[in-house]
Amino acid sequence: MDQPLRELTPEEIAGFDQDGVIHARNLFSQDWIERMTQAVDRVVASPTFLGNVVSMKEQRFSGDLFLWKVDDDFLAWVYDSPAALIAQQLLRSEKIRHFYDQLFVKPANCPVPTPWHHDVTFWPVDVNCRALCSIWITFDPVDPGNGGLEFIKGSHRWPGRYKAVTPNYDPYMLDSDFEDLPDIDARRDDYDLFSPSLEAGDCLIFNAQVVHGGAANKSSDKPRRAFSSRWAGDDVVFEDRHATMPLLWNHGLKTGDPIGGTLFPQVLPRSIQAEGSRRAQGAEPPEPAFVKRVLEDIAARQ
Ligand SMILES: O=C(O)CCC(=O)C(=O)O
Repeated sequence: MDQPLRELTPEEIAGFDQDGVIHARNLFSQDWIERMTQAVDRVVASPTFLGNVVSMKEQRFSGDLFLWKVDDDFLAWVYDSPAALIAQQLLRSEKIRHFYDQLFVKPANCPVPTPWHHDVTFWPVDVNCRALCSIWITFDPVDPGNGGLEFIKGSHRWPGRYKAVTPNYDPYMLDSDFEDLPDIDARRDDYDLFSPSLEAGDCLIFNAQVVHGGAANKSSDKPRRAFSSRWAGDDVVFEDRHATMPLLWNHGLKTGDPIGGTLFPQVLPRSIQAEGSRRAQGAEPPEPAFVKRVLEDIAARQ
């Protein structure tokens, strides 16, 4: 596994705890940035099944999930890049598991905003688990005009848990028992908002409860390609709730189990052979029966 170009500073770690989000530069080498830029472009050109479900082709928004199961560069990001070490330092957890990866690509003139949300209610985990972080890395310079992300500092300490909202306002996700987020844009002055401009290769690293969203890409010539890798530390527990992201691979977990197994493999302090052996043999497409169920769900909603 490659080391990060530098360790996170004590100030960055304190900022993550205090604000729920940090902007971190110079963690990944130029080789990793170039390799993953090409990987992102390749996936956008050839999305997976889930990518086709979540993307909005007419509006030029590309999303995708669980790329590491089928794409070898995303697999390498899990096991060989410094990302797991960064998560380990930030979460102060000896064991680190890869939760999943998620692509968010907004080319120039992409009118799709990312609605305000926090991630944890989108996920099949206990919504109060703390040891989860996302490393969102951009492959283009970002500013508020081309789809920059915006965070509410300190919102990870709010007691509420809110409905998951995806860029395509998937009605399945909205059908949850959680409350709606307050109307943040109606009272922007009430919040401590954080929306840094970024260089290609910069990261925003944030926890699962912090409230965030992103603008549409209103520029005519500046793409915004990014993906999040999500990492789990010690206290993360599976919870089988409706209206969470579909899991298309057998995982064998039931409510109350610690996150783990072949879908959420341990990476640090070392990988576990039994968890990684199937994927090591080659791309692992989703289970046909689960794909069929997603297609039936979509048909039922139309
Ligand atoms: O890139 C975006 O537009 C949204 C990213 C996001 O919400 C996330 O990674 O949780």
